[in-house]
Amino acid sequence: MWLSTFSRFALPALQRSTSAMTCRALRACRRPGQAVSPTPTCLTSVQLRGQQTLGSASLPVARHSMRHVRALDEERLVEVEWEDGGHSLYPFTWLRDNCQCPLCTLQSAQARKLLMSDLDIHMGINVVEVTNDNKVSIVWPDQHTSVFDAEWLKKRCFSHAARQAMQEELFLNERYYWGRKLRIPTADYQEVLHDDKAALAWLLALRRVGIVYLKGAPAEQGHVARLAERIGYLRLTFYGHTWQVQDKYMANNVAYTSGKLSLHTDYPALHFAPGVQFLHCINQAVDGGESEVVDGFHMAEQLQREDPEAFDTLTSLQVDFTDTGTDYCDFMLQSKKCIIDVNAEGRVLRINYNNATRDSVLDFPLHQVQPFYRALKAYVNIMNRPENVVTYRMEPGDIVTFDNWRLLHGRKSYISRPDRLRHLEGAYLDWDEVMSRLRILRSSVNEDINCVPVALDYPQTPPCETTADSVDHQFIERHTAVYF
Ligand code: OGA
Ligand code: NM2
Ligand code: ZN
Ligand code: ZN
Repeated sequence: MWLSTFSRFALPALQRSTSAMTCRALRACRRPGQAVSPTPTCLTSVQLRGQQTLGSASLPVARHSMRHVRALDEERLVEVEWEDGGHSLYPFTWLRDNCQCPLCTLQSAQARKLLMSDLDIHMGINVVEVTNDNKVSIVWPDQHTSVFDAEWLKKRCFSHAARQAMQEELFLNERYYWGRKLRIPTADYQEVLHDDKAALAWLLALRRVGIVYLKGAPAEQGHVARLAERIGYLRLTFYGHTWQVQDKYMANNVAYTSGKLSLHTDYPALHFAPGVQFLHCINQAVDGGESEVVDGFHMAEQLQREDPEAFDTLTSLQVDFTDTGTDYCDFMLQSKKCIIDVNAEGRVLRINYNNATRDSVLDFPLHQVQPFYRALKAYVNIMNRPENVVTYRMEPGDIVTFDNWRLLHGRKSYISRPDRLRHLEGAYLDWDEVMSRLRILRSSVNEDINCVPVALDYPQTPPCETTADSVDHQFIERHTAVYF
C-alpha cells in the first residue's frame, strides 16, 4: 500500500537526514508553522577570521577533507579550514573532553571514560596537525594524543547552522501542521511489521504529521502489543499494558462508556503523559463511535495569533488533574500541568487536556478563575471549528497511531449493543523509545533512500490541501516532486 503521496510528509525528513544541505537544515529549524523566506540566507560564505561560515554545517553524506588546521592559542580554539573554504572552530576544552582514544572512551559503549575530575579545563595544545588520512591529531602538554575524524568534527561544528542541522537530524522537530482536509498518512500493518522502509516511513510521518493510520491488522487482541514490540516496549500505566475501550459496567473512566469523548489528550493525570498512542479497532458500533482528531500544536498557534492573552494564560497557569480507581491495580493520581506546555523559547512542546480528569481543585486565586475559563473556552472553540477537525470511522482491523503530546482526539457517542460490543484495544508508548527506533531504522535504511520511492497513502478527501498559512508549500514541492 505504498502510494506516492506519502512522500509529501515523510520524505523531506528522510532526505534531510540523508543528504541534508545546510540551507535545508536551516529551514527545518524554523518554528513550526512559521513561514520561511524562499531564498535561504545560508548560501553566502563570507569568511572572517574567528567566524564560522554557514557552509560548515553538517553534510552527512559528502566526505569532507581538510585544507588546514591551526590552534588559536589566545582564544583556546582549534580552527579547521575545510576544502570548500568553510571554517569550523572547536574549543580546546571540548576537544580534550571528547578525546576518542581507548583511555578516554569506552568504545564498546561509545561512552566517556574520562572523569570530570581528570579534565583540565585550562589545558593548552602542544601540536595540532592534519594527518595523511584526513584526521586532526592533537598532542596535549602531558603528551596525551587525541585523533579526530574529519566527518565526526564536521557534524559537531559549533556554528549556529551546523548545530541546528544536527539538532534536526537528532530530534526531527520540524512539524507539518494540518486541518480538516488532511488525508491521514496510511500504511499497511503487515508491511510496517516486516519491512524496515515501511516502518521508517510510518515513524517519520508519525513524527512529522502526528498521526498515521495502519490498515490490515487482524481484528483480534494482541496487535497493539505486537506493534509496540516493533519499536521496543510499551508504556505500562494503571490501565494495564494494553487496555480495552468498551462500554463497561461501573466504568472507571469515561472512555469506558458509550458517551461522547470531547477532544482530549490521554492521561494528563500523569506528570509524564504517554507520548504516543495506538488504538486498534476490533469491533465498531453500528451507530456512532466515529473518531475525531485535531492538531493541538496548530490550534495553539492559532490561539496565540488570535488571542495572545488566552495563550499566555494556558501556558502559565497550572491546572490540577486527578484520576482515582482500580484497574491494573488501585490508583489515586494527582498532577499539575499547564494546558499548553512551551519551552524556554516559547515553542509548544505538549498539550495536556482531558476535561474528564481536570480536577475540581483549582489552585489559583479567585481573580484568575474566570480568565482561566475564558482562555480554555477560546482554545476549545478553535479546536472545534469544522475546518480544524479531521473525522474518520475506524473499521475492524484498523489501527490509528498518533502523537498524544500533540493531537487531541475524541469520539462520537455510540449505541451500545451487547451482541455487537464496540471494542478498541489501546496501548501507549513514549517518544524516547519511538525516536530511538526511528533513528536506528533511518541509519539502516538511509543508504540509498533517494532511489526508493517509499510512500504512504492518504485516503481521505482529495485533493490533499492543507491550511494555507501553516505549510511551507515551496518546501514540500521542492522535496517531493520526484515522488509524485
Ligand atoms: C480513549 C479514547 C477513543 C474511542 O479511550 O481514551 O479516546 O474511539 N477512545 O473510543
Ligand atoms: N484510558 C483509555 O486521560 C484519560 O483518562 C484517558 C485512558 C482509560 C486508558 C483515558
Ligand atoms: Zn584520550
Ligand atoms: Zn483518549
